[in-house]
Amino acid sequence: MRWLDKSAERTARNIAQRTSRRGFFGKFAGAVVGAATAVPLLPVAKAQENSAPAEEGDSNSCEYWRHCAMDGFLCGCCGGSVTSCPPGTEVSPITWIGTCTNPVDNRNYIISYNDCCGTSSCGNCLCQRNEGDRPVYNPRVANDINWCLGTTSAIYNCTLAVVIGTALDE
Ligand code: ABN
Repeated sequence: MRWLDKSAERTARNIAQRTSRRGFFGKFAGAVVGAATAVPLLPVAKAQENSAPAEEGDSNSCEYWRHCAMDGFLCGCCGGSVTSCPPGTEVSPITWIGTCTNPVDNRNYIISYNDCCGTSSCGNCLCQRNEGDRPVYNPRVANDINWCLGTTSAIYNCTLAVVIGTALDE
């Protein structure tokens, strides 16, 4: 068995001469950092952040809670939905922002009223609730404005109502 001991010792010495602790820890640390960036952190917190609020009601009705500050044609009645533009139209990146109370949880949410642009006015489900609207001579706080700005076409078609976050309590 002495030959086996000798052979094992030789092999161990060979490996020790060809490798270093620093090299090993360098590779180990690289693997740990790589894994941390590949695996998303805090999946539970992210899931909550991205989750939509619980809600009820007909999103094609002007009475729907998200439409409290709406001025326009509801995209859900025009071939799109409350959050997506009808085919052939493009969403405006510049929007009118409102704050509406969701009756299900009684919390205030920030709603972005993005206009969809590119084909002529839809004409269905006109909704003008205008909560918080001010005269157009103050365009920063007015919703009676064609927000088809920064889009290929300035022709207004309909308006979305997208929840973009919760409003801070007063
Ligand atoms: N933002 C809706 C809209 C579009 C055109 C004219 C008035 C209001």
